[in-house]
Amino acid sequence: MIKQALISVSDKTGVLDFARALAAMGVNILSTGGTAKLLADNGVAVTEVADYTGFPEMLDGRVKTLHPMVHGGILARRDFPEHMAKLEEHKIPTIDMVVVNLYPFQATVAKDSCTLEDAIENIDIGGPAMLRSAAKNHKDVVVICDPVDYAVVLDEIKAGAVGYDTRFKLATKVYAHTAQYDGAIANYLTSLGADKQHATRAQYPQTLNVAFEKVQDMRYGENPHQSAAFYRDLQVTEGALGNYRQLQGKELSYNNIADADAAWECVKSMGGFDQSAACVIVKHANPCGVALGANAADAYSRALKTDPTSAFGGIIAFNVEVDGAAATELAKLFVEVLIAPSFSAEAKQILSAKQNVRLLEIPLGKGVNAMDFKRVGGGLLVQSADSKNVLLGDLKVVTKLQPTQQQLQDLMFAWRVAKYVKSNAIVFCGGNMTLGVGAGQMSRIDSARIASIKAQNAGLSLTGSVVASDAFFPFRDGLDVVVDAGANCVIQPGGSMRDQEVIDAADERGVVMLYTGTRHFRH
Ligand code: 93A
Repeated sequence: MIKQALISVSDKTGVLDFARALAAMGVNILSTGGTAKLLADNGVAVTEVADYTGFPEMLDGRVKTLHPMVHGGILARRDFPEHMAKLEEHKIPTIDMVVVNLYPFQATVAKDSCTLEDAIENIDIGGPAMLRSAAKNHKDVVVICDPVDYAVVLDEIKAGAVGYDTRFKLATKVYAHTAQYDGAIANYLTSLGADKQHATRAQYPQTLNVAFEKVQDMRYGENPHQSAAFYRDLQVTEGALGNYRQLQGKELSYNNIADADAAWECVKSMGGFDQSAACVIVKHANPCGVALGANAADAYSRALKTDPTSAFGGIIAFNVEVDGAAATELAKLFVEVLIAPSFSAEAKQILSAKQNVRLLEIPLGKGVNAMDFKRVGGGLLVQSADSKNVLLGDLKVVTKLQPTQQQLQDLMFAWRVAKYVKSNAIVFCGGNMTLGVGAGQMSRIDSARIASIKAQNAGLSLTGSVVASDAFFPFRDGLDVVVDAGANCVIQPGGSMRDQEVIDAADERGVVMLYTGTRHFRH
């Protein structure tokens, strides 16, 4: 039975309605300065913690709730008579619910203008103390650190009482939250340079505290003898795989998630072309077919043409809604995972006949991971995500021949795809679709050969195609292979010691070549 709740929140989202509902159920509400004012101004009966404890908020608010009247009321074990007698002796009523969210430390230090002083003033002390007290005593106290949980708690109170499972979950969430909060403080402080005011190079802290939340355990990892789980970044990235909603199908596997990420990141990058629908088919972490189209079905049928053999059992992503027409085509292929911003009712109906197919809905969003991790033996490599997108204006024509408008379009498309193909990457394209993809070879010339063999196998002509190379050609031989295969337009970063040799070769062969000035290794 909740008789008394303490509400002290920086993020005031939803708190007024929540407090109003509690008050309507006869709950006595205690609150701190700003929160109390918001509630009182809106007609919710509230007692200020300062009036309750008999001590004013002091030291510019640094001491507001750090008082035995507060912590005794939260921490006393209701089933220990000695504890309850102590409360009685000191006239301390119990506090049965704690609703706290913390000073916005992360948002504060994310601002360029943030000084060390600003950061320090935004380190919350009283808030985490109350959250940790209440979470420790979750057997008797309900603790809420996230506004998304207001609704569930209200529903349970209305249904009788907040169940133990919910109280336990909320308490667990608190410790994850305060650990992440303290981690962010440690990361920030250890990223400061000698002047203690500015973050050092790239803002990578001396010790790295990161927090991820488990989404699911998996049956196994990359191979059946490995164990695995999937975690979501708690600094949730808008529109990223961590935000997926599974509509149907078997449990996702480790490889499904790795491939789904490659497909989703690639398809998300396909904006700004004259055809707006894009489809990416991934197999073993590499795109084996990518195409633009008038609609989802059109993009899919073209993407499939690049390599229908590899597409079997693939992971397919779209940047537009999957409608009935696309679903009808997709249902003909054995597919592991389908990803899209949405699926129409008709598409869901059609795909429900293929219960094993995993359908993932992810809202489109531009967010990129703040840090990219790669585990190495006994260590961790950290870098910023490869979020660079080469634009038309960045391209430099280095040959005597100039590209046509159509070639420029195709080059941009080929370059976007190459960014998501494992190095060494060679990607032939034409008419807004991939024609041959060579991935993951130790020599660029082998990737070029494989890409042209794959085009041949699929019955696609490379004559007049464009080709992208994710890094420079170290010698002219790679260029000769792609031109021999039929390409007459090449996009690559440039930057080799033998650039001139390769440019001369392009001129000699009568093809167009452009430099991006950016390379996209992907391993
Ligand atoms: O300055 S504190 O570390 N000292 C405290 O005693 C204290 N009590 C609550 N910060 C404290 N809080 C925090 O105040 C809460 O965690 C919450 O974020 C904020 C709410 O303040 P107000 O109600 O005045 O807007």
